[in-house]
Amino acid sequence: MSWSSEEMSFMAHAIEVAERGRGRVRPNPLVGCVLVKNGKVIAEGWHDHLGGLHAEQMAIHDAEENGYSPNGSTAYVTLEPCNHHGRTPPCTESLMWAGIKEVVVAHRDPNPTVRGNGINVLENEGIVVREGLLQDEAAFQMQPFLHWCENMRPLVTLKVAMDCDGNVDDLASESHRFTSEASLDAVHYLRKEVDAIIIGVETVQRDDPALTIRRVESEKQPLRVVMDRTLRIPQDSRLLNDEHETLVLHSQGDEFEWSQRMAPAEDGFISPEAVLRMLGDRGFQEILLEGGPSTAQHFLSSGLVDRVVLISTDTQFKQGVPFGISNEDLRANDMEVVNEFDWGGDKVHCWSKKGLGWPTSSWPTPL
Ligand code: AOF
Ligand code: ZN
Repeated sequence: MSWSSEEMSFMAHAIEVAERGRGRVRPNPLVGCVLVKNGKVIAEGWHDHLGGLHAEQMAIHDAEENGYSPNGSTAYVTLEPCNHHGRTPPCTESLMWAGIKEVVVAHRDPNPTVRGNGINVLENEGIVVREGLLQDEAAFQMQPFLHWCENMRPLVTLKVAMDCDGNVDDLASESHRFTSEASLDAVHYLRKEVDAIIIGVETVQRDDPALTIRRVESEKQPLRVVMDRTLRIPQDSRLLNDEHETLVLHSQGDEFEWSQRMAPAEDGFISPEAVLRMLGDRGFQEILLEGGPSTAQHFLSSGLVDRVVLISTDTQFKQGVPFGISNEDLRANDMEVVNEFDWGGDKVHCWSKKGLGWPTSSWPTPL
């Protein structure tokens, strides 16, 4: 199918407005829609937050609010319209009632409950449907959703900060921050992008981190997940005593209200696959791994790390604990450097599984 530059600009507009829901729609995808009549955009809509209107329905309302009838217009929508009664009524019905004559779709919806049906239903009602316009761009925007539909597990980003010799901790001193202010901000932006943060219990014992989003504004906090096979987590740790949720995964000992039992793998560690499957079942699509070297190694050797944000500082530790994962190890895991940043003097290398790409040119910080 060939598309005119005008059509491409309408779909690009729909992708642009879809961004407005970023951070608020999980486990749903970002979706945008514009209505076009006589070559002019008369309305825009996007899925703004979970439980809110779907993009098509918001666009139809917007047309009416702008004093236009949606009747006879063409809808450019980034995702195939749904045909199911979920948190909202089916978009197929809204489009039919509004008298939309044509629907242009960027990407099909792989969600098993809506798969293929939306387009068929519209066509059966005599609405012209064309699909595939800016499909790759739309797929990139809803990557965590598509990845989750396909694999039923979240995308995993590993974050590591190192001294100039590749060490992640200094046993000669108390745990302290050694990255730049800009790097600290970036990590808080990264936390904002994810649904959960995973760490190993050693990190809790050593650092007693809060793992909350504090340096940048956020409406929600990620779930904190501690891999703690033998339930060693100190009862007075921050993670267990603030108002936010923490999930402690262990495989023996008493069951606590906030904890969850997981079976350990043969090597005695809780299996990363099982953790990601469990989080995937709960609709989690993006995970940040902030754990120490052994947690990182575990996920990496299971092939379950999709992206790595490697922060290198000028600091030199006296008694360094090596990260233990080399660039060669990352390459052997089919990863490549896709972006480089300078965050307040820290050198940052962004690695990604081949073909996955990087969410935006400045991700995790805003464009
Ligand atoms: C659309 N337009 O704007 C979105 C769609 O349970 P619900 O109502 O929140 O629906 C969730 C599913 O609907 C979601 O997983 C995806 O398959 C589709 N999302 N569909 O027609 C939209 N956000
Ligand atoms: Zn819908």
